[in-house]
Amino acid sequence: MIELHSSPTPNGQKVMIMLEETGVEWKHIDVNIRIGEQFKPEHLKLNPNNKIPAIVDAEGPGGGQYTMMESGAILLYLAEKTGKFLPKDMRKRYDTMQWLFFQVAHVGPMFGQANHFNGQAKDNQYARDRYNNEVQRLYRVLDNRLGKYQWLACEDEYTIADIATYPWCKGHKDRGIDKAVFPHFIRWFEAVEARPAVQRSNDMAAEIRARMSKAVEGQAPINIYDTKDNAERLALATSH
Ligand SMILES: N[C@@H](CCC(=O)N[C@@H](CS)C(=O)NCC(=O)O)C(=O)O
Repeated sequence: MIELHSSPTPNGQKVMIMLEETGVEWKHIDVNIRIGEQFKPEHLKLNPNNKIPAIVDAEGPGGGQYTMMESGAILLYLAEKTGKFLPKDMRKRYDTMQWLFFQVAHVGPMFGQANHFNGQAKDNQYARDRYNNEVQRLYRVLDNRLGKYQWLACEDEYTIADIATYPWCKGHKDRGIDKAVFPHFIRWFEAVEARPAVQRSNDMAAEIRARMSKAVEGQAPINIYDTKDNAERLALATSH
């Protein structure tokens, strides 16, 4: 049994999709980042960086329990554990690594910053332009790649690079990314979205989101972007 301690954000969802795709036995443990549960001491034991996701595998390497943070590393671990979605052929394997790391190093952080400044700092035009331009450039990189290959890393294999990148790209309509200008990206996005495991994970994400919204009712939601709270968070994060 694998526990996924998470919220249904893009980094959480990529692990959900992988768990569904591989068919391992797993369950979701809600860590509601809207009310700061990522700062609880029990979560810090699983993810020393106070973020979601984290997994706990009851049957880890060597037989004992194994705990992990970092969604990209978690996908690699699950791929190795199950023998799925990470090609055996060395060239394809490293193509997959390249595009997985491209997601972790570029798509995630840049899309995340764009979302942040668009939502939280509407008057900061410099920052919004910087990250929105970078997001457009990254969609162009994806479209170019997908014009040459059916899947992101490999021509003939759906891999953890596709699984990692899809949830981050979901807001494409709001970002003006359409079929006329990014046809290869749209073809790929629709192919990933049509997979039964991806659909199941999207349904689960909606359920978890509804459950978490209910849990927030009556509680003061914390704003993780509120810099005034930072001293308290720093103290929590370093107290164990
Ligand atoms: N590099 C990390 C990023 C994790 C991350 O930033 N998680 C976000 C949600 S997608 C989070 O926990 N945010 C809450 C916070 O920053 O307090 C990974 O890929 O696992």
